[in-house]
Amino acid sequence: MVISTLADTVLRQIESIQDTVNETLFEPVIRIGVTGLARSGKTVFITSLVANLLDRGRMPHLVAVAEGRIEAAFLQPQPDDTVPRFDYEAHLGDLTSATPRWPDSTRAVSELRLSLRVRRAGLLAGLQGPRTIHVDIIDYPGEWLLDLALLDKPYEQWVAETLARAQARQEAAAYLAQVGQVDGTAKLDEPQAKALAAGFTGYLNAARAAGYYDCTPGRFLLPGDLEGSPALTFAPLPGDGRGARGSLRREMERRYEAYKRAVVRPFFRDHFARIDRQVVLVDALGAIHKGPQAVEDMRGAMADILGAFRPGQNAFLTQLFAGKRVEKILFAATKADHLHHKQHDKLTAIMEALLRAARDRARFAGAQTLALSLAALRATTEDTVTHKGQTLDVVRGHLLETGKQVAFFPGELPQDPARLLTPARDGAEKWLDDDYRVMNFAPSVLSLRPGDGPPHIRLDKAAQFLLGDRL
Ligand SMILES: Nc1nc2c(ncn2[C@@H]2O[C@H](COP(=O)(O)OP(=O)(O)OP(=O)(O)O)[C@@H](O)[C@H]2O)c(=O)[nH]1
Ligand SMILES: [Mg+2]
Repeated sequence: MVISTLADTVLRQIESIQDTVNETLFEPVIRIGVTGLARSGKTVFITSLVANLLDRGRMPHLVAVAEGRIEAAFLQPQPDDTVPRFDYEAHLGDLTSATPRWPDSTRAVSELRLSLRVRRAGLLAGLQGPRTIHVDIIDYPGEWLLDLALLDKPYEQWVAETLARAQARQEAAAYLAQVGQVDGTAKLDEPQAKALAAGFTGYLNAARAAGYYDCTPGRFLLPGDLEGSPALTFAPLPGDGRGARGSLRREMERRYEAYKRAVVRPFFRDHFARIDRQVVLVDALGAIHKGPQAVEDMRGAMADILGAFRPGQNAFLTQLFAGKRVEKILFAATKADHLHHKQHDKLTAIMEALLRAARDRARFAGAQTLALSLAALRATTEDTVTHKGQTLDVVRGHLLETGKQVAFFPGELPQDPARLLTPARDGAEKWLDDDYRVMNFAPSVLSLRPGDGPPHIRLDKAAQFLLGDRL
């Protein structure tokens, strides 16, 4: 373990020297990570950001665009041969077809390189030619960051903690019964190992569906191409000490260690540690709609996820970063087009309060942060209607299920985020004051003018924060 940590570190240092040489001698590269919990809006965000950087008519708040300094933008083969390419064309095709639809759920890491040819600003502008700046965008599930905690945990400790949590959850009843029948000291039997892993995965999936977030190992829920491999065929088995050689329990321990070595470490080494700037997407409206428990649950999950951005929290990570750090973190509440813009500040405040503890730590770590509410793809228009003698600020859009056009009022968010977060923390069953609704809107049929990207809310401000200083 020590040796592989060392090897990781050396590799990382060589890479970062190469990165620096490339950047100073040649063309600068900015690596932007985009993460968030499942369905938070990562794929739509990246697709629309790229489309709006290629066609920049709707990006007035990106200063280099406003100054007319971006001469060209183009997609390039992405530099990492072993990472799947982010399927930009297919996702954009879905969103902009004659019958637009939201892209499918994505389950693994992917990457895209966009290059910008930019004229310099200021005095040097006339003296030097334009520069090319590469923007590598990496899409990865936020759930994977939760696995960081496993690295410092021996199998025995992981088993104890996992089973203790499971005891309190009815979703685990079947797995606990199953594991109760098993003798861990018996010789390894592969079908039995498989059945246990399946039972454990079933529990994790049920717990996740019930709204629990600490459902690690993360890859059990999102196996991608590792499905069925030994590194994912293990489960927590009770017992004392290490099992005898060849026993079921000893083999489970071995595979748990293999998972950390072959799955968790490479992700942090090859992807996470190389990110310069990070976008964290949060579907706060979705959680508010689901109720106080979901909000509290999301708060816990986000705090754990953002723990990965805190240097010193994990020895492996500290070595890997070797002094380098994420420079900027953008926290974005997504799908803001469900709300009239008069409520956007309140949504931002709620998301900020939700991330308070975690955000303070990231700031402490020296990263610059920004919080805003955005819609990567605006599916609604705003309107004001009178309802029972009251004027309401609504949004209009087409329902995903029926295609019917509706005017929608999601409820009035409180001015003070504590009105939501306190009952959530205190374990309230439902909201006292109000009921919050969300609707699933279909993406609008677009008829774009030449030079315009898809409609959005504040995507240009997000881009200015993420890239503006380097253009
Ligand atoms: N109205 C609206 N809905 C959005 C927007 N962005 C995302 N959505 C909705 O949120 C869903 C999830 O968006 P994705 O971009 O696929 O989210 P993801 O984080 O990539 O999801 P996974 O790949 O499953 O983890 C979409 O299918 C849409 O229904 C937006 O800007 N406006
Ligand atoms: Mg996705």
